[in-house]
Amino acid sequence: MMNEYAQRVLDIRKAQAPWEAEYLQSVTEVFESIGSVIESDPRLEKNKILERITVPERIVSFQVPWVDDNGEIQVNTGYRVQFNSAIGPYKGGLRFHPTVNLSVLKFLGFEQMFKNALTTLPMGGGKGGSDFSPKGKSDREIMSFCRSFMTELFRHIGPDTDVPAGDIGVGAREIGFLFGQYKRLANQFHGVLTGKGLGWGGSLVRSEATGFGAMYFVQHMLALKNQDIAGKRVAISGFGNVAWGAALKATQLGAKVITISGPDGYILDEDGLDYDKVAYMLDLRSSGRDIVAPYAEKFKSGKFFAGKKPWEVETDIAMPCAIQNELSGEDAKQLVANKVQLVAEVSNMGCRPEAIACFQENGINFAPGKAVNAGGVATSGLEMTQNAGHLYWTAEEVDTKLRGIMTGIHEACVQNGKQADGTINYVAGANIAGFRKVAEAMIAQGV
Ligand code: 2IT
Repeated sequence: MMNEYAQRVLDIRKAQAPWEAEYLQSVTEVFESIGSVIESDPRLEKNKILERITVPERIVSFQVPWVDDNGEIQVNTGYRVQFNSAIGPYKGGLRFHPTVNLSVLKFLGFEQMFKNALTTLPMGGGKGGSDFSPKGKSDREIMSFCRSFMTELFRHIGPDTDVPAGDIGVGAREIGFLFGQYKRLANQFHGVLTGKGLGWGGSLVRSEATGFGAMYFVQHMLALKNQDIAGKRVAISGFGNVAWGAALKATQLGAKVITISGPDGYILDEDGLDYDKVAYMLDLRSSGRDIVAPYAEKFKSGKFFAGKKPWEVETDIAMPCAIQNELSGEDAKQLVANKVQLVAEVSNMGCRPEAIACFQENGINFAPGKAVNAGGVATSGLEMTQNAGHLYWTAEEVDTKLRGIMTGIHEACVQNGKQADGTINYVAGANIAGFRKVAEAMIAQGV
């Protein structure tokens, strides 16, 4: 049962934009978690915190015209959702994917606000991107698009205002083109974007950070049950930056990564991914074709299942690393039937609400994306610190800080999500801890 005040605000938001399915889903999940906080703290309703926290402080939407390799003009829509700046400058990635719309970016910005709060670093929540599809585009087309995108975005961002980074479809190449155009327009070289190249202001470990942080978090979840990751079977979806980092760290820790996936289907490799296979994920990505099928041609141990998701395999640990709502209620039932022990969401809102309910009802150790994947943005925060201080930390320094941050996030989930029976509800823990911090800052800063 949702708290009465939360339900009232959710109903208003539903009536205002009933078509924003992803956004309403993310708000519902958070509101379902924070009932006890609302009831114990009357300041929240008095200060209309739920009304305020569910409306982005600012949304910019703009035209992105560019010229393709045939000399034809193309037009996409670009956005930046500056969700909440109570605890720091807006911070969050840019997503270039055909599914991008305001509902998706509002959900991502809303999640980002709580995730960033969990990192303990001073970063507000934001997200942006475009409905542009990088699939099959040449480097020159990507550059043309990125430069046009930044020509508008640059007036809305800055190192103390809003600091974008990558997300799906935006990696090192795109950040380079975006940064080049920003620098030219602003005539300033500073940390306005994170995920930069290592020779020009980027941080060591940033590209690995989301996946590494996720595995550190999983290690803590297992440790609480006196278990170790070594020898465990791990099913991963996706094959991009996040899946790659998770596969690399899992392999280093002695786990056996048995699946990766793409829009075309999934690969099952019963031998597990060794370092060559993990490195091959980068080749798949840079081909720009958005498929994983070639893995089965390259490695004999790999079997390709066209049009299927990896959640039908027998695994100890499942880690969705692709995109929102990639794991359905049916997928969850299948994983439970196959005796999965732990599910850690690495993609933002990777699991449908029915899937989360299924895991929780069956006593499966489940943790949400905003806690598990926070190592990515946390390391972006470390990149900002290095940029602001004109510093460059070693990989060991960054990794040690990342580990410490993930330990802290896990601890916050345990503190805030401990149930009467001693089990940990990581969804409640993450939402309560993130919400409390943002709400407190909003109250302190007034209206
Ligand atoms: O979802 C995320 O946290 C990201 N895409 C990373 C954001 C960032 O600013 O590094």
